[in-house]
Amino acid sequence: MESRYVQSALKPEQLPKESLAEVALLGRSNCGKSTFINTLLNKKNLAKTSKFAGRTQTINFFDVDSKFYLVDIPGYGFSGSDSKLSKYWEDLVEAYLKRTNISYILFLQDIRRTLNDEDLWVLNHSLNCDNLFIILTKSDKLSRSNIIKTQASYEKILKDAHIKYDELIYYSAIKRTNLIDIQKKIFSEFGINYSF
Ligand SMILES: Nc1nc2c(ncn2[C@@H]2O[C@H](COP(=O)(O)OP(=O)(O)OP(=O)(O)O)[C@@H](O)[C@H]2O)c(=O)[nH]1
Ligand SMILES: [Mg+2]
Repeated sequence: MESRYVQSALKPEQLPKESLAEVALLGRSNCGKSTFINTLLNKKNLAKTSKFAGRTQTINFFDVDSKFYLVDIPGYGFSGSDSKLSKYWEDLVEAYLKRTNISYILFLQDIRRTLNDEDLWVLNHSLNCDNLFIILTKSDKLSRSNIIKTQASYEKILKDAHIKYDELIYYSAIKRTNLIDIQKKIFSEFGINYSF
């Protein structure tokens, strides 16, 4: 399996033409999207990560075996400006989500956080996609019993908010929890051999 960086978009006009299928990573800043990409693709530093929120500033496209683009979307919610999405971010992401070639949306959320209005805005804008996966990251930070409790409370909140999703799965990049399951689901969809 081969993966490489292709291009970035800072504005809607810079998005590539809709050709390959796309798998998009969305979620709050610092929830682990760029780390997830590197772990999924078994690459050390393909997507740039940081312990500081706001590392990814542009929409970044990575080609995977010329079968699909993995798309790293900048996170939101780090400016300190009271949980309001910035107009710039909202316009860019809204334009991105109108694309018709998005096969999967992977919505990542730090398992220690609860869903806020910004998260629900993003989820509500993701409902047109055929496959919406919600991935609770950094599960290494919680005990097994807390993971199960948290997952159940997410299920309830999502149901109450009428968010229909395909999978809710917890995950750790450090412990590689559920990594193989996620790789299988995504890579087999595109006919890629996922064993590294
Ligand atoms: N404990 C733990 N830390 C993680 C995990 N995944 C990512 N991190 C850490 O979380 C921090 C943020 O990770 P990034 O991948 O840069 O987050 P991001 O979602 O891309 O952030 P933005 O680019 O700001 O949107 C880094 O310090 C990572 O090492 C995980 O599974 N467990
Ligand atoms: Mg990032």
